[in-house]
Amino acid sequence: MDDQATSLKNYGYNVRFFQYDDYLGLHFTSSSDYNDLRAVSMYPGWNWDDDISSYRRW
Ligand SMILES: [Ca+2]
Repeated sequence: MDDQATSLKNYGYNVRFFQYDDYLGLHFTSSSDYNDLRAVSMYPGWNWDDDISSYRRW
């Protein structure tokens, strides 16, 4: 996904998303759709917008 995703569609699948290539870095797992990843955060001052680099069905 190369750090360009702002929204996600998971089509009902449970998917784990990773901050870096090769399933590394911070991750979160969800089967929900997201219209705006700027609202998805793991600590203050940072969010998932344009930061997902790899993902796999979980
Ligand atoms: Ca990234």
